Amino acid sequence: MGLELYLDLLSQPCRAVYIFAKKNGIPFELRTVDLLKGQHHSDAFVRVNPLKKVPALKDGDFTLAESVAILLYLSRKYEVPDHWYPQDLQARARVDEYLAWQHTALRSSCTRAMWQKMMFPVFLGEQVPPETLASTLTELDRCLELLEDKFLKDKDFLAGPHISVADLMAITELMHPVSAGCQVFNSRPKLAAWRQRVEAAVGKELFQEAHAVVMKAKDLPPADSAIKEKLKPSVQVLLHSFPPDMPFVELDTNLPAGRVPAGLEKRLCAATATILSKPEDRVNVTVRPGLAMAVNGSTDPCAQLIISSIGVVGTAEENRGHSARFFEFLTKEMGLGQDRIIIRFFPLEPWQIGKKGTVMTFL
Ligand SMILES: N[C@@H](CCC(=O)N[C@@H](CS)C(=O)NCC(=O)O)C(=O)O
Repeated sequence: MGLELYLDLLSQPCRAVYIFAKKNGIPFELRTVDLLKGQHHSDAFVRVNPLKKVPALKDGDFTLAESVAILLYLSRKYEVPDHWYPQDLQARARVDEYLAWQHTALRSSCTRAMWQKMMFPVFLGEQVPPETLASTLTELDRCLELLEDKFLKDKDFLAGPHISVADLMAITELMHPVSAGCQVFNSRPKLAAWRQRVEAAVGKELFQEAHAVVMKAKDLPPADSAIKEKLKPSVQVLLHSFPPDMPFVELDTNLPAGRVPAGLEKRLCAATATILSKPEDRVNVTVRPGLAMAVNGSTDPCAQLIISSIGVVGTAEENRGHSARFFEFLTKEMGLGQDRIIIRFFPLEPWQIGKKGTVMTFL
């Protein structure tokens, strides 16, 4: 028996593997594993992939799970054109960098967005709390921003001038929320242009063929109770929102209260929401004027901004971007030079924030 690919095109990584194999003329037998019928739990499939997930590959006696491993196995075995997974050390590292990132970031928010917006209400008949969906969509937005600013930048494709497996993994993810009616590309011209390039490189026909199942998912008939029971354990986890973020912003200054512009706390609240991409009604601001302070050894007018938040403030790269925007806001609002302002970022854990008589961990 030659190469067999176990796929369900409803699944993002399966679509990436399917497009890759088809586009590169790799001969394979398609073994459809219908996830919504729970076929990934069948004994026959579990022998191929004990993890009970698609995609999976069988090549003679050799079986393999995990989309990235499958894509790389195929690219090596069939010696596909170099651009898919370049030999060049650094070009390859760029592809690897994206593949490593997307598993913990884009993948999770795209899957949640699609299930919470469409599959739970339409297919499982279960309503999703609006604040859960809102938090998921905010997280998706944050990932899209990173995808655009950190990975795509001004390049034609995510890892360089040519399409690679990184682009396939990314576009198949993004089509998940698109199938649920999320406006992923509308206000993002760079990403929209990239999507067109990826579609053209793959071929419109193949792209549409690979996405036909997911684009029709909104018309699925409601699941019967047996299916609901079967799917419950694995999809229930998609109902949880990301740890709810509550940024805390504290502005200390030695300016007297009378020299602090009126309404600053509200404008700082709005600016924080924009800069950190968080809903404004989660942002907490305290302004403390008239303090005894020295910054850089001087008691001249100065300010210190302390920002703490779950998840958002943490990496140097992210904080650099946040810092630039907070500095711009504060220099304008307070009439202080940049050397008179200090910003301090503190990451917070959910157990460090008390709310509604408990801590965020349990909300
Ligand atoms: N890390 C795996 C993830 C595979 C995965 O989560 N597949 C989903 C479909 S997108 C699945 O089979 N889910 C079934 C389940 O969890 O019960 C990969 O990239 O291949």
